[in-house]
This record gives sequence, C-alpha cells and structure tokens, in this order.
Amino acid sequence: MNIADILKDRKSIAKAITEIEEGNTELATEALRGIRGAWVIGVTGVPGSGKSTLISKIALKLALEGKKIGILGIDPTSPFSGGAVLGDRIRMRELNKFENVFIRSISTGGKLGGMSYHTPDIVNVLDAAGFDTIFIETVGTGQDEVDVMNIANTVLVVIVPTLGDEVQVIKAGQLEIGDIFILNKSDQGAADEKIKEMTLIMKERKDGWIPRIVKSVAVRNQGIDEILRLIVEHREFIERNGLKKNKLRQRILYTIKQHALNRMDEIMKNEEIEVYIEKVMSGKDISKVIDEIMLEMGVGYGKRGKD
Ligand SMILES: Nc1nc2c(ncn2[C@@H]2O[C@H](COP(=O)(O)OP(=O)(O)OP(=O)(O)O)[C@@H](O)[C@H]2O)c(=O)[nH]1
Ligand SMILES: [Mg+2]
Repeated sequence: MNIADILKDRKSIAKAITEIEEGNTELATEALRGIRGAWVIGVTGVPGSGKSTLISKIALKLALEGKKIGILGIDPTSPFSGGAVLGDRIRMRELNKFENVFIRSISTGGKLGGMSYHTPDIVNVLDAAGFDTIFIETVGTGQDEVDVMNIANTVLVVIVPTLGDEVQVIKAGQLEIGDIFILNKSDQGAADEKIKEMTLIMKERKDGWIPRIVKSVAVRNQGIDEILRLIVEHREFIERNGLKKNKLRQRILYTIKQHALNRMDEIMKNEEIEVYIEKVMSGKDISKVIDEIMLEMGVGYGKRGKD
C-alpha cells in the first residue's frame, strides 16, 4: 500500500491507519512526508462536559459546507469511557452518512500518560489524504491533554458551570493550553457569572493570542456558530503571524518523538533489560545506561539488516 492508495476513500484510509497501528513505519513515514497542513483542533475537558456533542455539531456544519472532516477520539480505556464511547458512536452516527467525514477512536491501550504513540501518525494520514479539519478529542485528565498541544493548531477546552469555583473549573494546565474556552451546558448553573470569573483569570498565550471564552448549549445547537467564528479568528491570527509553520514543525517533531518512544518501549519490554537494571542498581548512571541501550539498538538493527 502506498500513499496514493490511502487517499482514495474512507475504507482505504481506515486500512492504512490499522497498518500503521500494527507497526508499518514505512507508511507512517510516507504519511508524514505527504502532509499538506490540515487544521488540527484539539478538544479537551472533563469527562461528560460535552466534547463529543460539540464536535459533532461543529463537524456537521463543516461537513455540510463540503469540507473533509476527521474526528479522532482518544479512548483511554479508563472506567469513564466504557459507556461514553458507545454514546459517542450513536451521536456521531448522523455524521457517518457523509462520505467526507472520517471518524475513528484510537485506543491508548491503557498506555500510561495519555495518547497512543500513533496518534500523530493517524493525524498525518488524514492530513495527507486531504482532510481540511481534524478534531482530536481527549479526556481532560493527565498527560494526553497536554500532549494534544503538540499536534493541534487550535486547542478548545470545554468546561461546565456546574463544577465548583473557577479554580476547579479550569485546571492550571488547561489555562496554559487553551486557545478557546467553551462553557458548555450553560443551561445548567450560573453561566454568566462563570464567564465573568473566568475572564479575570485568562492569561495571554506565549504567542500573543488572548484566549477567548464562549458559552454554549451543545445539545440545542446554541453557540456553535460563535465557536466556529472564534476558530476561524484563531486560525487567522496564527496564519497572519506566520506561526502556522511552527505548529507544523512541532507536529512533525512530535511524530518522530513518538516513534522514538515507541521503539524505547519495545526495547524495555525485552527480557535482556534485566542487564540494564543490574547496571543501574550497581551504581551506573541512568543516562549512561540509556546511551548503551541506544547504541545496542543501532547494532541490533544492523545485524538484522544483514540477515
Ligand atoms: N444539558 C446539557 N447537556 C448536554 C450539553 N451538551 C452535552 N450534554 C449531554 O451531556 C452528556 C455528555 O456529553 P458528551 O458529548 O458525551 O460529553 P464528553 O465530554 O464527550 O464525554 P466523555 O467523552 O465521556 O468525556 C450527554 O448526555 C449529552 O447529551 C448541554 O449543553 N446541556
Ligand atoms: Mg466524548
């Protein structure tokens, strides 16, 4: 299978993704080389805040305009997601009838610290296949919501008015990563008060963007146009300031980094790893031992290549 084949239809895209998940690095590399610069939107927020509902409403509008839309759900295989993922599928079903929408949930396989190693590869496949906008939904717990920043051009943080004060509503980490804060379920609780509180704690992003706050009632389709408008505004800000290239480079670097981590993980599963444990325990610096592992990794490849 080559990159031209994966561009054809949803079925071959799905097949390509499965191949990549099974370790086809050649295809992952081709996808990386083929990226065109799709707009990637990371969506994070506490479980049940309405991320999937919001994405499906936004995506529906874009799909009706004829845009090619990818939706990736990171499934942490956590106790939260058992029923929720099924719920997502039902809600997303109406989107599935559009040939220009591709939906996939990515299992992290319970990997500690968030998203699958292959998440950036999968984004790259969709990008290479000419998708305009790609949504990545991550549950706002732990590392994956921070990691999503490395792939996304725009980060949406979904919050709800029913959770405690603003300190609990927006976690410190989210304040750093959010470009647009969406107060969803504003039909429940004192939404306007929450917006005021939140406005006070907004901090300018490092790139000069001032995060926006918007309220929505996703189930009633309220606030969706405003969210879309803000996404466009953020996109224009990024493009106007020449920051899009940086974002793309960041995604490329993150893709490569995930491959390196994946290789490391495979090596650390090796039984011979006992040798390295002994080395560290008997006084060798961890960093030196890692250098040795890397070196042997290279030698190992060489040997395999000659076989
Ligand atoms: N009242 C109200 N309910 C909403 C709103 N948006 C979503 N919901 C409901 O909240 C529940 C959770 O919505 P989801 O879209 O699955 O939330 P999520 O953030 O994707 O959930 P996880 O993927 O489990 O983290 C569903 O029953 C939705 O119908 C809203 O604006 N108001
Ligand atoms: Mg969801």
